[in-house]
Amino acid sequence: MGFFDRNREKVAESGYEPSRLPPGQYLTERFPILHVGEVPTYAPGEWSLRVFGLVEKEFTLDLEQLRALPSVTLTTDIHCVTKWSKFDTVWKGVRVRDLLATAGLKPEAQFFMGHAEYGYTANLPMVDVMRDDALVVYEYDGAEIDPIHGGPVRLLIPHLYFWKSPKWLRGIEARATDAPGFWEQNGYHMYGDPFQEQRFWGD
Ligand SMILES: Nc1nc2c(c(=O)[nH]1)N[C@H]1C(S)=C(S)[C@@H](COP(=O)(O)O)O[C@H]1N2
Ligand SMILES: [Mo]
Repeated sequence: MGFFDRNREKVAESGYEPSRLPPGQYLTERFPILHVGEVPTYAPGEWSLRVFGLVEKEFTLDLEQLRALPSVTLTTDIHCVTKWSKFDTVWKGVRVRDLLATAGLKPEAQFFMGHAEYGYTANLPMVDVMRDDALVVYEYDGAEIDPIHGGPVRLLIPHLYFWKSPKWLRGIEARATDAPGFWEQNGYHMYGDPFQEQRFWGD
């Protein structure tokens, strides 16, 4: 029996619902670090998030303003396309839906783009960021998000592969049309459902 089968067996033995682990994934207790380029650092007050695109009124907010908004604490599984999954991660943040509603989302905005530091982007259908569990997060496991994991603020879209959750989020954009983000331009799937194993174009 290979590593993946043994891991899947252990997941079942641990009492987890086996279907929580998507096909082709293994469960890890660690929190792997994965990104291209450098980890940005911000002076206090330097970070900001721009809400823009097909909205009535674009706005920019800083960390203090984000933390002052109604928040959600969510426990969720995450799945990376490089095949690790982690269960029961705990995040705190603000619903993407609420930020877009504050800006006045226009009805023709059917797509979404998350913009991160250094030009990293991830595209999503608008319906996928309207979900209860689509968050702009600033806490992991009860503390500020470590810079290597995207702090001060990252996007969290837990139902899709984790590349759809940009670290060091700097902008959220409402759009009329879809366009591939960073990894999507490099062959990753436009949608990226881990339970359908939508890893690459053509999957
Ligand atoms: N800005 C930025 N966000 C990113 C990435 C990146 O390279 N740059 N990598 C993505 C990928 S592929 C994964 S698996 C997760 C990894 O998050 P972690 O390092 O906190 O585990 O971040 C995603 N968000
Ligand atoms: Mo990933």
